Amino acid sequence: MKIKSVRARKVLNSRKKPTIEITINKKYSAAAPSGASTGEHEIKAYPTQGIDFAIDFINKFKHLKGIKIERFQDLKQVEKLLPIIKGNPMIALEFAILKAASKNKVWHFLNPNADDLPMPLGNVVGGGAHIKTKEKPDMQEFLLLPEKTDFADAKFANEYVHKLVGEKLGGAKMTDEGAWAPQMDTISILDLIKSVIDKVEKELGVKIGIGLDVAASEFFDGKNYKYTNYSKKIPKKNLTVKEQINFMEIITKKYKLTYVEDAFQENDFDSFKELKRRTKTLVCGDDLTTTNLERLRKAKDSINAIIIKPNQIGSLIKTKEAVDFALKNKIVPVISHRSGETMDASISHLAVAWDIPIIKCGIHGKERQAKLKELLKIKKELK
Ligand code: 2PG
Ligand code: MG
Repeated sequence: MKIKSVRARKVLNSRKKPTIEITINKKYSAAAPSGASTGEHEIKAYPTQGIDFAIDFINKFKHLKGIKIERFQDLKQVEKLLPIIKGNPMIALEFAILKAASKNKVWHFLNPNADDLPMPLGNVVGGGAHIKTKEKPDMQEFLLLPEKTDFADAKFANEYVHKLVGEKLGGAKMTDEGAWAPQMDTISILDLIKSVIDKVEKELGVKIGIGLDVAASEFFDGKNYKYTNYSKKIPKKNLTVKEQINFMEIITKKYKLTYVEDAFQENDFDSFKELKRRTKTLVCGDDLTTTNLERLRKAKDSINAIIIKPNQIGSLIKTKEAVDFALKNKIVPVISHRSGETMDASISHLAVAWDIPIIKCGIHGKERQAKLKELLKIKKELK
């Protein structure tokens, strides 16, 4: 495929905030997502001059025309030419190029031998930086992770639990990612989810694990983890680092959590390591690692799972390097949406092509469903 035209424009994401969409050869478009709980080690989403500057720059830039993209590594030419456009424009550009090169069959272009789908990790309850109300859960996401099974069954199980939890909560608000946001403490939320899962597991015959994205940097003040909804009896509580490790160990064991993301602040490699030593759960880094190979190398002994968000590092080439390193070192890569999303489903294609076993993309809302439905479509195309 030869790049003949590149057009950038502004569109709104699920949070009604502007983001960038890029169209290649007048037909193939992709848009970038954006985070709310962004890690301090993430690359900047836009150049300092802002989104309009990036759009204008891309629209005036002539040197992409004529570039041939025959294989994934050809994206290196694009990254070399445009290092100044930063994370979001680069990812929208690279996704759009891959769509054009593959006529929208990105997974096949990247790996025609791919033969499996990831399991969906979806949030059912949430809080933290993903909702503006004052009274909200401290932890950002309470997640569902079905044990390996048919993708469509897992998708349905998550949706069913989401619906039943919503009925029990009766009228709770929703986070940016379509999870319920009740005014409840951590333990009560876990109890509620557990009771619904017990029922659904029996009814559907699908095993469902509970997961958390604590997004702990968001309520760490440099010394303590400051809870405002710690428990029913003691809503306000400050936990020291040691107490946070103990609390995470206790709830991981009590609720048999199968996945725990960012349980500690983004530079505390030691506490991640300690939780990994004490439990059998997937101890996952997100703000800790920011899809950055150097940070992943540093975190190698601290985690056994890593969130993969292409716009955290602003390069699909580097994203792939992080995934390859993780797979080689028995660290489970988890490809992920952002809280501000678009209808773009490129991460679904990357999950299949790169043998990524888990996709974190929410459950409810059209932008989240777009990724899940794309996987159902890909399922039909696999050999
Ligand atoms: C996270 C993500 C997605 P954000 O922390 O894992 O759920 O949130 O995009 O706001 O960083
Ligand atoms: Mg996270």
